[in-house]
Amino acid sequence: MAIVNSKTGEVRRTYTIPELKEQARLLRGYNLVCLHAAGSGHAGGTLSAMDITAALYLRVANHDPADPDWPERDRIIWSTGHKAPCLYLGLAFAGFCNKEDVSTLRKLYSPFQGHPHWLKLPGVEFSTGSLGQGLSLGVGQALALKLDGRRAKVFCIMGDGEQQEGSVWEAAMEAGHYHLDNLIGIVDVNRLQIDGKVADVMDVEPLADKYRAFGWDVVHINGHDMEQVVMALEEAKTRPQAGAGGHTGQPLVILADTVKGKGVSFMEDVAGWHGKSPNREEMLKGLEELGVQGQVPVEALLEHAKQYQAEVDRRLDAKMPKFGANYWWNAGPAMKADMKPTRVGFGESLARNGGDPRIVCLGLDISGSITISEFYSKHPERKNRWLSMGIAEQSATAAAAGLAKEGKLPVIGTYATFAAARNLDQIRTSICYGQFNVLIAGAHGGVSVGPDGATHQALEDCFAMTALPNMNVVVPCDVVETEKATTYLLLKHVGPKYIRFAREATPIVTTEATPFEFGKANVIRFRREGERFREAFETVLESEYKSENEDLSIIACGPMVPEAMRAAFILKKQFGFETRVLNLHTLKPIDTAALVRAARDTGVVITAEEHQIGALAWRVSGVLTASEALYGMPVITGAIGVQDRYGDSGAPWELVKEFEVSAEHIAHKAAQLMELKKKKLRIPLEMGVRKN
Ligand SMILES: Cc1ncc(C[n+]2csc(CCOP(=O)(O)OP(=O)(O)O)c2C)c(N)n1
Repeated sequence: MAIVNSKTGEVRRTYTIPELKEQARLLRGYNLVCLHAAGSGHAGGTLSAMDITAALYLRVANHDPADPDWPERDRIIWSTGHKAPCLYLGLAFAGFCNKEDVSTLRKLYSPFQGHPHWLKLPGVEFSTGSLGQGLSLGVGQALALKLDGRRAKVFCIMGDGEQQEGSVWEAAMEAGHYHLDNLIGIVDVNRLQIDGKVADVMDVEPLADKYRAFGWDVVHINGHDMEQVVMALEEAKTRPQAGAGGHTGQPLVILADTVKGKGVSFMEDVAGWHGKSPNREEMLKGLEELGVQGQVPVEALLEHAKQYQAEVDRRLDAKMPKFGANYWWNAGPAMKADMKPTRVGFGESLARNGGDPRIVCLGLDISGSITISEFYSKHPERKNRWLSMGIAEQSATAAAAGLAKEGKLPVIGTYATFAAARNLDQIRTSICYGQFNVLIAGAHGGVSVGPDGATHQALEDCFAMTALPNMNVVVPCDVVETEKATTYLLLKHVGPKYIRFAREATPIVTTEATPFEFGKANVIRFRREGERFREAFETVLESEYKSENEDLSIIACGPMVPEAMRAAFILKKQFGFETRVLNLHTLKPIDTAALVRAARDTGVVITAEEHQIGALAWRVSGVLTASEALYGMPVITGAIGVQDRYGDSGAPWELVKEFEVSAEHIAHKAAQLMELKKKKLRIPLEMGVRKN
């Protein structure tokens, strides 16, 4: 069976082996075009899994495009969510959705998110992207199918690097324990992950012995030999299975030998193609090598993507607050700003200070992108202090505490959501409770991570980190401040510490001379339009600042500080308002005095964070609420940040607009609050300000 009419049982379409081979080539071709149109994505792993995709979606799995939720369907889980294009194209080729639409991959509002979201696209079984969770999802589904007496199977596709996640083995144990003979794991063994060879990053072999030890059957195949792929999957499907409620069989894992980047010579077996999309030339070369030019409607797909993007642009523009002029970054000379990602400052500090023999850096297979690899990249002699831990955030976090106990200075980093959420209990119990000196780097924080989408956009990490007793949290505003903050935390501060930085290039708004004192806010004031944006501002340590009785305060951290500065610029130009911008780079311990003074001096306080509203806003409110110095004084407050929703795929600056965390949104909110201040609270507020 394959693609069926679930109402009649009639087979809608099935494919012979030669036809499947042909479809796999086409799937690869569409994949290249869609990745090119997206401008980002994962070429390597999608190409390695495409033969399995063709066999599963077009021949082996029972499913009905007209009824994606058909209860008797076989379930297909993409535990490696970054291979989403395989899933989307598999569905499209099976008739669940339009092939052309997949060209909107990774674009804002698209159902074809950077990582799959089951609530956006019928046929997608689960939302995945955080590695190591798919097999557990499969265990749950397989158990439920058994309880309900259904004969459907659950297929779960995983990566070999992904096998480093401990949760995979918890699920493997559960499946063995419950004799889940309706669960079929498929491991795409392409031997590469992000940082290089799986064997070097953290060896997972012998995989077969490991699965067998947990009570699984194991089959080895060549994952590019269509006969073998189909035979293994069909045998898996037709294996005798215990009846409803019966628990006699064994789960099965298919270990599929594959080549990352399969089908495109210059991508094959090259780790660098893991998280990369082809440019036009590479795409065309790839299509030629696959022999599918003329069969894949390249220009129509690209045009479709372009049209879609034009509509996104219109929608976004319509929702942006408007002012008398365009104040966007680099819109004119006064808004000229140099841009560099904050993450670069982290790497620069590690490169500079890594000579200290106590420092050890723990890699979690995303080292280049988050810049932690700068620790050793130009210093091979430090390689013995570079500890590659694989994709295993939880164990590595506790291991960092172990290293700290022995007097080392461990630094551990990955995407903020995996650095501060996946391993939260390890941070809480093993690091914070014991007060261990571990520096945790939450990289790629905020929505501006971009097209990877919600699963990779840390928007809650600072809640968790600021809530933990003994933890210290710094969110620097630009690349220069990130370097200073990293150096301070690394060498001066003893105890649990979390630094959060971002992926996208953001404006450089500080210099070497700008003060940075851990735990102390800076005041940034707009003075006069300059040659460049940064020159329009003066920055001083808040404790040394004398109030100018400004109209309002904006309190920001991280790359929201440049946005707050731009808002101050807009507010002065458009309304004549004077704004006190507070750079609250240290979220914990919080600079209580600076916050109270800002509230007392200005009476209007707006917080700005690239995070779910609250990590900054509620901490600031907490300080203001508890401050005796403010009793009886009205303070008008507003909060800018993500409004209790998950992220989305899209270009970084599009997401800044969509999630309403731009300077324009801050300025718009400020103007509204200033109306309130003027209309309702002028007298008491002015009295309050003068009294103090
Ligand atoms: C929990 C978690 N940690 C880290 C990542 C970032 N990440 C995405 S893909 C990847 C490598 C995956 O390697 P592998 O499983 O071998 O997949 P393949 O090489 O086949 O693409 C990593 C570390 C993630 N998505 N989830």
